[in-house]
Amino acid sequence: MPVNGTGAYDPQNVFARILRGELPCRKVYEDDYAFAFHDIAPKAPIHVLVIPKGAYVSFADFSAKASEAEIAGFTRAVGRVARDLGLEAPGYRLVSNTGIEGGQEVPHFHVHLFGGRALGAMLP
Ligand code: D5M
Repeated sequence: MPVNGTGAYDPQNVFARILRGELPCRKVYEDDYAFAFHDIAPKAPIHVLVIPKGAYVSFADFSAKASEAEIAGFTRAVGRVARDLGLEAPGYRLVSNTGIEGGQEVPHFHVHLFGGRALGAMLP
């Protein structure tokens, strides 16, 4: 069920619970700004979610409210996860669904990192 990308942050959302260690995940990476784990329903051979540690509902929320340090730290972490997974040379795809029409389902900002096969042309 898609969620509003500009609403109030719900601290009980599933990714907030993963961040707090209340729910299990297959962790890939963690630093001061970001946390990464395998998607529970992978759409590619490698499908990892990278999330900021801060409480941001969506990309809209993150891009408007996060500090420069959070934005830089998060962006660098996404690149590092892709590199650590061996995806830099073959290439990969980043997607962030935002809000109702963007098809966002979990109301904690996240970037999908897809790789491990030729992904083809971008589709909406
Ligand atoms: O995508 C939300 C993504 O989150 C979707 O690909 C499934 C994934 N998901 C949902 N619950 C979990 C848990 N518990 N672990 C790992 N991955 C999960 P969206 O961009 O919001 O549509």
